[in-house]
Amino acid sequence: MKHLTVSVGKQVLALLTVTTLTGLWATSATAKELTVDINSVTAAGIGDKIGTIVIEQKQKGLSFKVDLTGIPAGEHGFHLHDKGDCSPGTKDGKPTAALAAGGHYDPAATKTHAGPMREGHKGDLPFLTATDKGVNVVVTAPHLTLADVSGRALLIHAGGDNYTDHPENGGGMGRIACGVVPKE
Ligand SMILES: [Cu+2]
Repeated sequence: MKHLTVSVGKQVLALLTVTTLTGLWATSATAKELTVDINSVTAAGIGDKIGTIVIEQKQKGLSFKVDLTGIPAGEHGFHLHDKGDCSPGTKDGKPTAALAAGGHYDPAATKTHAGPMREGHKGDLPFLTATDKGVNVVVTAPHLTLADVSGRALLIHAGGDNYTDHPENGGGMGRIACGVVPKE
């Protein structure tokens, strides 16, 4: 009987060790953050820094803590764009803000703008609402991981976002602010 008791004790100890290690791993995984500096952008180039977005890996997807000033009050489309470059480019012969960031991140080539909760562009994020003080919200994207956002650009548009392709890209129109996510 004594031998049996010791044996059970070891198993319990082993189980506790595994649980503790799993707990530690989960803690460090949820604590991982990437801070993105956000700058205003115009057709002339990259302007002043207007705030930050802190991206955190949660158990289910990513959270984006958005802290910006100098954004006009109202709704603004917010997306992960393909390339980590906020420089202007030329579209239809016109200099255009942050064109170098490319289109919405769409690794499955859905070519569909469908918002953060449906199966379209993986880079579609919840639109942001600015007050006269700016934007101070946390939004979440359940289908994204840090590997998706690493080295790409976060873009904020002049207009809102109806999460459809009509009008194009949900009605976001021009790009007014941009930041490149540091590589993890
Ligand atoms: Cu966009």
